[in-house]
Amino acid sequence: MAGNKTFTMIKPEAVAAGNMGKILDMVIASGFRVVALKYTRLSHSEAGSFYEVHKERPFYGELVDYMASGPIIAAVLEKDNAVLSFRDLIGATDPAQAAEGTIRKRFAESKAKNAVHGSDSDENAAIEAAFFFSGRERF
Ligand code: IDP
Ligand code: MG
Repeated sequence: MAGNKTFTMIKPEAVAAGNMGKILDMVIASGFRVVALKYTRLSHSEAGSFYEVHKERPFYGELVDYMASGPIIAAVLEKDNAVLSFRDLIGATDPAQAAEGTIRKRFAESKAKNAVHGSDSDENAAIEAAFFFSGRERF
């Protein structure tokens, strides 16, 4: 059975553009409950660890630089079938391919600067949530 938690970040360019409130509003309006929430910034080495799974991909260096370039919002979200439901809400990685009504269609600047992260599996959602949040920061 699919799990009911996912992990997200509102990425630096979307925070810098002042879109965090609008994005969180879409998330909550789509039926996700906020379990944990934090305004923080990844160091370069933390961003490198977080995206370790992508280290062989050609865009890894660019991705790490970008994710460490400014503050982000990190959150754990709860809903039935959370991982897939949230991937539907955010849309395709490349905003040019993202469906109407999705967060990336509305807010992403490019395939790299695509406004939000969403976990790709229940297992990674748990790992990513643990990267940012202790038990006492979850409600
Ligand atoms: P996802 O965020 O939709 O799961 P992934 O393939 O897991 O997409 O890639 C992780 C992140 O790396 C993307 O959200 C985006 O910021 C960046 N990225 C993915 N593909 C490219 C690319 O071709 N060029 C530059 N950055 C990319
Ligand atoms: Mg991914």
